[in-house]
Amino acid sequence: MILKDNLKLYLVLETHMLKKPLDVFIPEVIKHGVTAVQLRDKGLTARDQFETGQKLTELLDGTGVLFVVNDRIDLARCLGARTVHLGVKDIPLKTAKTVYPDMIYGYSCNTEEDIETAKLADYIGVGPAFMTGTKKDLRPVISPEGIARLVKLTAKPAVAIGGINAENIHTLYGAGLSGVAVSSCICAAEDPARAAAELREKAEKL
Ligand code: TZP
Ligand code: MG
Repeated sequence: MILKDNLKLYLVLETHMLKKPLDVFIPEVIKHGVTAVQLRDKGLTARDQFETGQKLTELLDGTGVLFVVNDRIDLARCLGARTVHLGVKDIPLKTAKTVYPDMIYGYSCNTEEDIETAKLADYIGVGPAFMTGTKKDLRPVISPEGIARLVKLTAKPAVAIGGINAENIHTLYGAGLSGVAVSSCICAAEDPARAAAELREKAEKL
């Protein structure tokens, strides 16, 4: 699959929110439209992240779903993952690309300066679109208008992130996005398959 298609419904995995075991949750949400899974779970130790990553690698094997590791190139390398997502507080994108030019890079953008840095990235995450409790050190909310403005400054495939759900995703239509990245909307859902299906259907109109 080309990268842009894999960004359509990008799940940022927070295992502590799940209402069912990972090995039940992941096949369900993939079946219902998730196209990428990012290992985030900042609260876990590196060892626990690694073990979750191993399970995820197995669950995603052969599905065509993109596996992304957040923040940690070391973890991505140890898991054999090709894609890593970096931001302003992580190892500089330029350094990472110099040392590991073979990897695929996502970069988080909140400002025009970030968009400039993201010239080295393969795709960008733009947000937060809305207020969210999922991320602690949240950067200023930039709203769907701010997202559209930043996305238009670059030709990189882009996903919006932050507080996105089936009720507000329509406000992002026409912003030039390849997809949306969500965490709580699917991870914390009583029926994650239904949540994924609903979002995926609406994400087709982006
Ligand atoms: N980066 C910006 S907002 C956010 C991240 C990781 C959290 C997204 O989670 P949710 O629950 O979809 O708002
Ligand atoms: Mg980061």
